[in-house]
Amino acid sequence: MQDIRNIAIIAHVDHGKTTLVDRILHQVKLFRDNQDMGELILDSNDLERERGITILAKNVSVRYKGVKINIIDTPGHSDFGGEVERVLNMADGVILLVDAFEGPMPQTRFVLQKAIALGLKPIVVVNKVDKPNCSPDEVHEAVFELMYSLDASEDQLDFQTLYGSSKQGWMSHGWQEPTQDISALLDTILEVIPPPEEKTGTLQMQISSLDYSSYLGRIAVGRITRGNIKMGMPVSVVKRNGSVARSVVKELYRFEGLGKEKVKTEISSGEICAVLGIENFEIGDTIADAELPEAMKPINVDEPTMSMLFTINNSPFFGKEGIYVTSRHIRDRLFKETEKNLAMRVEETGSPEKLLVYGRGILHISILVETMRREGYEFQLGQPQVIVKEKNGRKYEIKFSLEEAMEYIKGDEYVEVTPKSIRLRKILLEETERKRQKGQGNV
Ligand SMILES: Nc1nc2c(ncn2[C@@H]2O[C@H](COP(=O)(O)OP(=O)(O)OP(=O)(O)O)[C@@H](O)[C@H]2O)c(=O)[nH]1
Ligand SMILES: [Mg+2]
Repeated sequence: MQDIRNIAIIAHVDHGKTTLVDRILHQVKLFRDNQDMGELILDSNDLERERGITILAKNVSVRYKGVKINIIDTPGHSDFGGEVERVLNMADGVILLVDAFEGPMPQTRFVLQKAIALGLKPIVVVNKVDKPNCSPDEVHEAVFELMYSLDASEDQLDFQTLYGSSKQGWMSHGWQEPTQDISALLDTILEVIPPPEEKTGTLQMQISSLDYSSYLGRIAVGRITRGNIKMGMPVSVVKRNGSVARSVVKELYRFEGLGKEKVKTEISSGEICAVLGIENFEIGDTIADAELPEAMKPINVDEPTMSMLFTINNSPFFGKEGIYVTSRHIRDRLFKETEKNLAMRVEETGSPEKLLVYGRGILHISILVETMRREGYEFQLGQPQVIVKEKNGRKYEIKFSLEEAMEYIKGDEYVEVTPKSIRLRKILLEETERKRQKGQGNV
């Protein structure tokens, strides 16, 4: 088996994940020296470029000192937390990036918690040490405390920390000792992230992500957890509800650089690959042995927190902006979205012209609205509604589950608790986080 490392890069929004991936791609000389790729290479779709944020998690693969490193860049905005959750199961380790000025933020906690729970080995990168008035040492301390409070194992707590600036293109073991490049980080990855465990037996590969090609159709992406996979091999697809369908692997791809490479030989456990030819699959399904299919645990995704009504445009301006205007068009498009957008749900209402779309937040839904508008759909929108759930006679908004909310409340005097709702005030929470970094808080 070839030497592999699978890592995901996680952080709060804008802490510099995609910029770090740029640096890695340049360091391993994926491009010619005179080739100008611009910045944020992985933020490749139009909306990502315009907004400067990552929306979809993406895989790239580089070779460093004879080892293949599969890297998964994840989005940091909390609305796309569902993306992070499902791709983490392809990784054996994570790079937790923290801004040297801001320190750990709410989403740092959220994504780190998921990584810790999955038993992934972390490497901490205190990024943006070029910022004036930053406090890298305190940030390092705060990350340790955060990890401790999340019940990290001893091995996880024994993490290595690198300091540096993705923007300036260097990483080092000390923030006052700038280096020329990011080899310190790449060496640390080879050293501390365990190679994937080789498991022999019947095939198991959970579909964690989906790729789409206009002429090849839907492509299933995931990590082979056990056994081998090969082109032409008959397989079973086990769905969330336990039903099994037969299928055949038509084509097989491996990630290589920014693209994919067709593979005719066998790919064995530990590698991340893309499979073509599987019909009617959903994210979370298991591709398994044809004769003895064994499903993997389904992927859990957080519940939607917000809903919005999509209706056909029945105003006098009907048909002026879009080409797809009927309820059938809108309905088909919305249901298609739920196939790849795992945290999104669409519900029928009494009327065929109205559909309720549930998402993880305003940004999550608005990205869909904007994408559809650009594709030529025309529709009307209702007011966004926060979903209120009731548990033990108490009503609460589910940006966080009640259990998660309680976690925050422990020792946090800034959370407003009323008999009817537990409202987490983001601003206050961020203030406490900041105070805590300065050693004044008690979270
Ligand atoms: N000063 C400074 N700015 C940085 C550094 N790294 C990234 N940035 C800037 O921070 C901003 C956000 O960087 P991104 O790489 O898009 O951050 P991200 O974590 O991928 O953001 P999301 O994917 O949206 O969560 C950009 O404007 C970068 O230029 C750094 O080391 N120093
Ligand atoms: Mg990004």
